Amino acid sequence: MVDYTAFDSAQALEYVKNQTNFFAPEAELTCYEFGDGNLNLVFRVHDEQSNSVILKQALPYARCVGESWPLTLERARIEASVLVRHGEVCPQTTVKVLHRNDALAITVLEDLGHMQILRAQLCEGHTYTNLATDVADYLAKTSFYHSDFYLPPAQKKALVTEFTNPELCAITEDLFFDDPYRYSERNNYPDELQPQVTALQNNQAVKLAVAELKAKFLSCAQSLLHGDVHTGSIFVDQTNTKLIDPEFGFFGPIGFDLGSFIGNLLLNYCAQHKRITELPKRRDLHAYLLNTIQTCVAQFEQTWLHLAKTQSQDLSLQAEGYAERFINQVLRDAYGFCGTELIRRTIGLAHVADIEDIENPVARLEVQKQALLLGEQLILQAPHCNTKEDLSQLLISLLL
Ligand code: SR1
Ligand code: MG
Repeated sequence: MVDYTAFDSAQALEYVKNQTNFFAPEAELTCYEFGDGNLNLVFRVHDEQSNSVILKQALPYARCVGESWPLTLERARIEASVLVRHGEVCPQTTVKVLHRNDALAITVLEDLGHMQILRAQLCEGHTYTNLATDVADYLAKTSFYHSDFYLPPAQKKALVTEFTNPELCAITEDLFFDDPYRYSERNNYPDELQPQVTALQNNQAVKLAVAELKAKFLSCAQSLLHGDVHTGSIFVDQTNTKLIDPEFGFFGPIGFDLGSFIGNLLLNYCAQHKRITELPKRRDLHAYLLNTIQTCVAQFEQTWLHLAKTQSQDLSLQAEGYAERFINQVLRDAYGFCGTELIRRTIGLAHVADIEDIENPVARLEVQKQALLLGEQLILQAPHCNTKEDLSQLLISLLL
């Protein structure tokens, strides 16, 4: 067994050259590190013909904080295993694993460098027609085929154990459900937002609804989630959509992934109030974002129900009307989790470029206030909605 060592570019190049066979032995390879995420090293290795692969390596700590925040290397095993499983049921939207070495916490992946990262594209006002249906397809298929509706109970339970991911889940538990609702050194927001933060932290109804969501996150092993579906984890072009980075994967509540995705679209929605000054352009982009959310939710529900009707293996869960009841609760959960994503990205540790890159601090503050309010209202009101139409009406009323 090889001892773990964190690679530099030369070591990453040597590894790809000697331990894999993507390139001809005589190929002249070049390698550089370009990771800008919160946690890992990311290298691109390419030859003179621009054939390339990505080598991703987990560090034994969180990159964005440093060695003072140790973090398990196990996350590389989890990430590669989630990608393989999700790739089996939804190959067209999952990045391909080409090689893995769990001891070195390395995953070699297909290079998606010809595509763009969704967050940056949305920030620049670009739109993608297939995004809603592609993400819906991914979320519906990956969650259905790893749920009790489909998997035999013993197999499901074995997978829950295989994908137990306590350290990464603890990050989400702290950052989504704890920090924003009390004093935490990790929280990060301007002094001018303190009145809104204090009001939020004194709002017992919000805390109660967040407790419900956290309890679900902690104990509701419904399916194998991606665990971190933000717009920086999605590559796009006009034909394809690819999900990357499921190192936070575990068996959790199905609505969490959908909620995280919607939450990131809504963070962009709020930010566009100040990013785009021309009103017609802003209206178009707002309409696109809202339509993407509605289409994604509707398509997710439709595909999920279709799979439940045609592929369910469990007799009891096939009871007339149960799949509809189940998925309605998943949608309520999704809008609630979406609310927690809006809030934690505004006042917690990990922010988003959509808002952070607004240069004018006064404009940025307005956006932060809107994101907080929207998050709070979704958390409070989503549990009282019965159907996806009610949830959609709620969102529209909050965006007016
Ligand atoms: C310390 S990790 C901060 C955030 O980055 C990841 O992408 C997750 O969203 C996590 O919450
Ligand atoms: Mg990530």
